[in-house]
Amino acid sequence: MRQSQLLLHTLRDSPADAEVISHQLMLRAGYIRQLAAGIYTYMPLGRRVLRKVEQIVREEMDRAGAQELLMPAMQPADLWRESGRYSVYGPELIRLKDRHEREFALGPTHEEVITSLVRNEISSYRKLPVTLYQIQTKFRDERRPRFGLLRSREFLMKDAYSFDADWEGLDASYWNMYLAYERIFNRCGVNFRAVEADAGAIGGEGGTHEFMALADIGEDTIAVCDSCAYAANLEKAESVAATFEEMPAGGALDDGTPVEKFYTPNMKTIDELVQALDVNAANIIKTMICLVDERLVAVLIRGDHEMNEIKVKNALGAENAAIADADTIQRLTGAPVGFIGPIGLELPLLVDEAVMSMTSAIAGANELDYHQRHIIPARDFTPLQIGDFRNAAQGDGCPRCEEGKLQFFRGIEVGHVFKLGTKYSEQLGAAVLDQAGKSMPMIMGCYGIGVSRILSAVVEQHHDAAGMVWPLALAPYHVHLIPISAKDETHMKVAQQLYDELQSSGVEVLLDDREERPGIKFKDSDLIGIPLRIVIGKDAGHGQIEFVQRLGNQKELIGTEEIGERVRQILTNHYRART
Ligand code: 9G3
Repeated sequence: MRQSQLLLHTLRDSPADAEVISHQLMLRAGYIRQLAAGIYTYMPLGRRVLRKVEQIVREEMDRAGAQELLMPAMQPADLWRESGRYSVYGPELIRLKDRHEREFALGPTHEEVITSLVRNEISSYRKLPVTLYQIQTKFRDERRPRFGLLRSREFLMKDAYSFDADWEGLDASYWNMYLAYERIFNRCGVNFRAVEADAGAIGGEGGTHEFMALADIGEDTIAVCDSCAYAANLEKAESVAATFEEMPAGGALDDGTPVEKFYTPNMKTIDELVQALDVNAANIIKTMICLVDERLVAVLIRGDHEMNEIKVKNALGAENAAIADADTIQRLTGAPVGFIGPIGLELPLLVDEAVMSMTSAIAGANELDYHQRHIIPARDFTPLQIGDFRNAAQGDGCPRCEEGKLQFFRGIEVGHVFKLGTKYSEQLGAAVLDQAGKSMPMIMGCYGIGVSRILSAVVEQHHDAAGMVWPLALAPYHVHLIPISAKDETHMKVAQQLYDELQSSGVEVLLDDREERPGIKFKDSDLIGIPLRIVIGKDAGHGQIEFVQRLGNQKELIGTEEIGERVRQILTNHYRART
């Protein structure tokens, strides 16, 4: 491609609302342009990268035996009523009416559509298993779209759905997709971790993994064991609490000392108590009053830990759980906020297991300005439930292997695989006759990859001060061919020769034939991040050109007739290694 013809203009500065580097660089390097909040045009360079990601996804889905189809974006509201989800989703689901006033939704996902399709196409277990996928635009009206393609309102997703006759089949389909995802992200050059995740709203019969691209701006926190393969989203991560050896405050261990109320004026928070009483936060019981599906419960957490709302919600099989606000607590319990404790509290107690091994603990006395000490949980109050209600903490022991410690990382979710079970097939009547001729709902799995989101995740992981640095497999072009001066006949002759030679052997070349100063050409080249660069300058007269590898900015002088082989060698090694 000749750059003088390419629809590309780079920007020196990025717009103020671009807060993360990938958003800034995608705009400055002319890969995307915003049409409206969270809605983007992929410009020629961006489109070429997007197509490469799609192609890798397609190859690996096909290799895994999945069959590609393309479903509509316009989905009848009645289908969502049938699945019971039309009322579950709020403004995030974009709804519209057609010319006959019939209601539709713009597809945020396709469980309803694919299940209603398969129920008409498959009726015998002999036709199972089948995995179907599409690469298609999804619509989700995010309240706050941001970070460019990372959280947009219209995005490209690969969504796949598997249908099996039994649970063993689902397990096989699930791991088949899981392995395909590992190949996809490896080929895309994404540094990722597959983590155990919370099944969330769409539930399903258990088992879900998220594929997280490691990045500091990632919204998710993942806990990864430093010595075994355990890795989990913090929403779900278990851990072995780090116990502390210090003597508990206020006297002896569990020598039978009774609970004692003591004056703690204005000491409402853990920190204030720690300061005033010179005790360890791990010696204090934190009592969190939570609203779980309209009812109040008290969750007891060790003072140095954080409560995990999702674990509380899951333990009670509730739809949602959140910490109650101060006046709700005041109104419903009359307990003085900051001095609430388990003893004498008229609420069901959910007690984190780390609390149960505390001795001589401190907690609110349910009286303004008073706490109690020498509390022994097993003796002094009766839990409704004992369980894991806290966030794993950095450095905690690994729940799977004895010696490992958990490290925390931030991640961008780029893939998600779910065992759905029969949630949709029962609801929508997608069943097969099994060997005995009995009608059985198909066992489903669903599998998503954020195809457009991968572009941003890759730029977050692969850039430097000068701009993007695309992995070869995703780069819009393999080689950026830059004659120093478009007016110099030698430069342009050598450039044309190399352009023809490289193109004819399948190398994708962008030729910067613009009449621009060299400095501009190099700045633009650094910004758009094409991995290999050939510079034709003063040495061209005696058969030498400069070969630059964008990654690490490695430069070397090479004979003009050698460069073709050198480039092909790099591409061959790269593609053989990856696929
Ligand atoms: C909606 C809206 C937003 C949504 C959903 C439905 C997320 C919704 C979960 C999934 C699960 C899997 C198949 C591919 C992989 C992910 N946001 N989810 O169901 F109506 Cl507005 O999409 N679907």
